[in-house]
Amino acid sequence: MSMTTHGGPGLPQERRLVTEIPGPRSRELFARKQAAVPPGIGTTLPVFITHAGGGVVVDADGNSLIDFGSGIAVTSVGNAAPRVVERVQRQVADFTHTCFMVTPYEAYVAVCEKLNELTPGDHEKRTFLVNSGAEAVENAVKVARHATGRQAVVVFDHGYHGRTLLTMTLTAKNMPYKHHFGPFAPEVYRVPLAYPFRWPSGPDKCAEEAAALAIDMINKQIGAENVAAVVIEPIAGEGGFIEPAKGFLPAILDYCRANGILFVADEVQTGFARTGDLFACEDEGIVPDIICTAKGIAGGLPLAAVTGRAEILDRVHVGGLGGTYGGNPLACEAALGVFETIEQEGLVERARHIGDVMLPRLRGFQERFPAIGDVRGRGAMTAIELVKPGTTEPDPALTLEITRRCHAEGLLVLTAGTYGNVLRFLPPLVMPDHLLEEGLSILDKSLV
Ligand code: PLZ
Repeated sequence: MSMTTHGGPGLPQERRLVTEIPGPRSRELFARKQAAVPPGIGTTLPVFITHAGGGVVVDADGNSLIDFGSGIAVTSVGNAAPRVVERVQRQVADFTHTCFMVTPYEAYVAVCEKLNELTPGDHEKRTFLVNSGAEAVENAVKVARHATGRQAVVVFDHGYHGRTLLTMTLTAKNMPYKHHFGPFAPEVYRVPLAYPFRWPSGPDKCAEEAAALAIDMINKQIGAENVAAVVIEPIAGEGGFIEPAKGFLPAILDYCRANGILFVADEVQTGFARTGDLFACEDEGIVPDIICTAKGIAGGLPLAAVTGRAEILDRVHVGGLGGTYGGNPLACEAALGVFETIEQEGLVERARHIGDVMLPRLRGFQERFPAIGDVRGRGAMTAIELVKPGTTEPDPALTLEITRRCHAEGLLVLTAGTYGNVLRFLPPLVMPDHLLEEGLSILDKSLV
């Protein structure tokens, strides 16, 4: 068992395997999980966690694993980050809930002020808070429909936006997200994404051709004047860490501006320093009309936000937005702790550093291992796409096999991709360099 009684950065920053993975205690707990929880709730790696912090997660058998997942891009500031813990502990003893719509409290307002200031663009903004990424995206669509008086929503191939009826409809991939869960919400239309690795005429013309195709489809099949919003991830996350070819996002933004369509950036996975910018939109100078954030915003407490132009968000009638728990005081205090941590620990720069370490190593692997068709990403959001050598034919079986080998060696990695053939890497931004290197070495050895 762990020598420490708390998680956080004080946990020994080491990989330590004391049993096979999963060990006996985790296997016991997993049997209970199978008896109590439906299989619809899947499991990436059946080790049960007792402590986590810095770059490791520690399991019930005392194994310490290197964390290349951050709970799907959530614990960017680290698990049990000290400023988060301190603020939440203070808050939980003061009051746990009032419902912000009933009697407000300062932390909610402070989070909104900070988001209005930090998100791209210096126009006047408003923010409101909800509980999950899906809820943020769903609310962005509500607001966009209200503000424009239009109904259609345009989304992209490989997009992921959540699991509620509307956001599942916005999501591209059938299995496992949509299969047998229809009928879906109306007025959702899907257009091509500039996916350089898979663009038929090659990566060079990808941005221009994909934008032209997408715009033509909108004009011909929907009619620009019927479109309330375009909803897009600046880097497609679950779809496989697809960075749209440079020029694609600006072209779509220009088209939106010219046609009164609101540009909604889903930065649920890319936000809060992850990509080496505070927001991924900054890379090409994209200023969205509405931006949705979640995950990394609150160090693991459930919080999400919708931030947008004041004139858009102010349209909605009094009482038209909300929810019982949105902007819960504990989650708001956690977010304030996250903002401080990002600033004071220089985590934007730290994410760039992680990318500077990882991307050259991954490209080196690609030279030796022909099944790596593509290496991509920015900052601490990187991935490799696995294919049958010399082709673009996806190899999900190999992807699973490499994942399995990494897990057995104590490196937690996640998969992604429309074809299930992408290994993605999302280390906490506070991961020490020696663990980053060790994780990459394990990955290297798993590529055989
Ligand atoms: N938008 C871009 O990445 C969540 C999904 C995990 P919630 N991605 C992880 C799973 O399999 O359910 C996500 C995202 C983007 C929206 C969401 C949805 O965020 O907080 O999971 O609702």
